[in-house]
Amino acid sequence: MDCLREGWFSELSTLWPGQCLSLKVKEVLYHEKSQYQDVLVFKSENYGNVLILDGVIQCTERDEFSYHEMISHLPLNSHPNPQKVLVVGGGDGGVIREVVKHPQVESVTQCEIDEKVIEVSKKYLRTMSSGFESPKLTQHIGDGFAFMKQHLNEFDVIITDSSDQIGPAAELFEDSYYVLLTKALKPGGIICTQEECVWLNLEEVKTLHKFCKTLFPVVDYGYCTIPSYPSGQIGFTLCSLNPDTNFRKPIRSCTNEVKKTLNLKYYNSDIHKAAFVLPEFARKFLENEDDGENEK
Ligand code: SPM
Repeated sequence: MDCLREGWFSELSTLWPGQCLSLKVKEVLYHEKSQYQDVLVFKSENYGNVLILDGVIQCTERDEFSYHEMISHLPLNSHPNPQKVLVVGGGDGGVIREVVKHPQVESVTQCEIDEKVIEVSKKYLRTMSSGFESPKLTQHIGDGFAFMKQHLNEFDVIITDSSDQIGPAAELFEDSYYVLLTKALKPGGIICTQEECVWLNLEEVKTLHKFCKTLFPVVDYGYCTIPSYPSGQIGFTLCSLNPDTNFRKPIRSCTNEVKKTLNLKYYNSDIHKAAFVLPEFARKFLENEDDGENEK
């Protein structure tokens, strides 16, 4: 329980060296090792219930809507008809909750490797796991890689809502995973994956994008702000097999009525467009306008 000390949880990881967020703990609700990882849920002082996997914050009840709305509605509102969706990971249910809201989505398949995460989320993260009740959803417990190999050419949108690249999600960051994504998509399909942060991992973003551009005609990077992730920000890699996709212009506009019906708290059409406007240092680096000082 190294990460829990004197009533505080501290998110210590080599992925963000020299910094960490600490949250005040009111009560530990659950702490066990699953077959795949260390699973901790605690009630925090200011962030509601918090899910931690292998010492890393996955979601807090206070700010999860930012990440879950953006990783879902950015790709869904960039596809002309997102009827069939696959979610890889997403055991807490936050992405499923958002995807099933979308009127054009007819079916959602979730492939989550760790059943324990689903189980604890149903018990302790009720606002996130509410989407598990949807008749649109089919759940599959298992490895995303193996699942997709059996489901080629099937999905309009694939969202990868994984933990970070250390632990059970490591293979979801490999080049071969992205190759498989192209095969599991229908023609014109779109993918969205959680993808690092401009303050911490710009080189990794650039390397991945360079590779994705060999597979997809359109590749882009958006982000949202979220206080409980390292540096208060997390990015999304979006790729499309349709050369006409423009991720920066949502296909459907989000009227006040839509916002109300879908109960959106972070996503709107303006923030969709703004998500792709990067700070100058990041834009220059990713668009290769950098003078070389940041290159290795
Ligand atoms: N449904 C929530 C699952 C969480 N998926 C993303 C978790 C990322 C946590 N670390 C962020 C590090 C960013 N460089």
